[in-house]
Amino acid sequence: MWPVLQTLQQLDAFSHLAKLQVNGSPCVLAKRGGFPVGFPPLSGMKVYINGKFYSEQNAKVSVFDHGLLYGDGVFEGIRAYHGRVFKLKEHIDRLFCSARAILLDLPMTHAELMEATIETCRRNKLNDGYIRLVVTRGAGTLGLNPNRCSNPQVIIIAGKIQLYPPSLYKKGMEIVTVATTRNHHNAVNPAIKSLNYLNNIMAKIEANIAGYEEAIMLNAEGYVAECTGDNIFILKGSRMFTPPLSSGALHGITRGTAIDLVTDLGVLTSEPNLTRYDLYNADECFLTGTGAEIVPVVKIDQRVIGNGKPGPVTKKVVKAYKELTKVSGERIAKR
Ligand code: PXG
Repeated sequence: MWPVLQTLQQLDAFSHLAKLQVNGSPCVLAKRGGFPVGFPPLSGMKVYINGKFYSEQNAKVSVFDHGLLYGDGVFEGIRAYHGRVFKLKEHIDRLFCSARAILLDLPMTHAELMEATIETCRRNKLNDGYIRLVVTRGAGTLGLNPNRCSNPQVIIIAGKIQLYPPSLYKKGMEIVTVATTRNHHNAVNPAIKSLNYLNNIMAKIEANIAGYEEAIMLNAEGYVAECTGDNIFILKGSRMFTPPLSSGALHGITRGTAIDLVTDLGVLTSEPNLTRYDLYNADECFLTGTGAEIVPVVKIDQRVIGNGKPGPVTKKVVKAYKELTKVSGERIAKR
């Protein structure tokens, strides 16, 4: 049994685990030994807040914002490649769906949000990178009631992200199932990309403590839902499988792209409920996410997948995804 962590500080009690390696690379807990901790150095970035641009030092929201006090808000993680914002329309569509689900009226139209995202890339001379679009409920009183919040904050940060070391994409990732159950639909519906990511963070902490970078989360019925920040796919024979959205999997944009790409390769995808047994007996496995992109998986709960190396279909999907990002997306440069 792992001890229950009451506070993040208690992770210090696990500092001996900082020596942990995942596939030969330091895992996230190894941040104390390698990765920088805390706020990144200033880079001259311009952050969009409600129609204006601010330097990093001056990009601030109120401590009374319910986004901070309660995780009350929604977000999107978007990527830009080769001077284009990839799948921007789809991300803004999903932002609107998340906002509708929590009865948050977005203060901008779909077109305005698309334009603000592109303009933030332009101002930051970002051709390749990661964009975080956040909408908070806004500042309110020290009570839950969202009706006391008047001014939603629209924040757009255009920067860089590298979730995993490049070597991990070559060798493939080892992942593990964790005990933290994916949110039930009638609690915080996992389809909502809300600012409340504690469910995922707790699962991530469990994986890190066990010495792994990523966790498989099961739903309350015990079926596979997704990982903490990515969707999961398996190949068995000539067919691809991924958990249905009803399992608690996010309607991932990269998930949709991967389904299209494997279809083009002549591989059909279906979405049945999957158990851990199905994962253990897969020929290939990969994860999909905007931040993580396409990550080959070679071991699940110590069961070797296929021959323990990224599979041939997975490699084709990785290649096709890279090609697609070169030619598709909203152009950042003004024409
Ligand atoms: N499931 C969950 C729970 C996610 O948060 C995905 C799947 C993949 O969806 P897209 O649309 O990106 O293909 C996500 C999104 C991180 C991090 O630091 C990851 C996400 C969001 C925010 C942070 O790993 N992934």
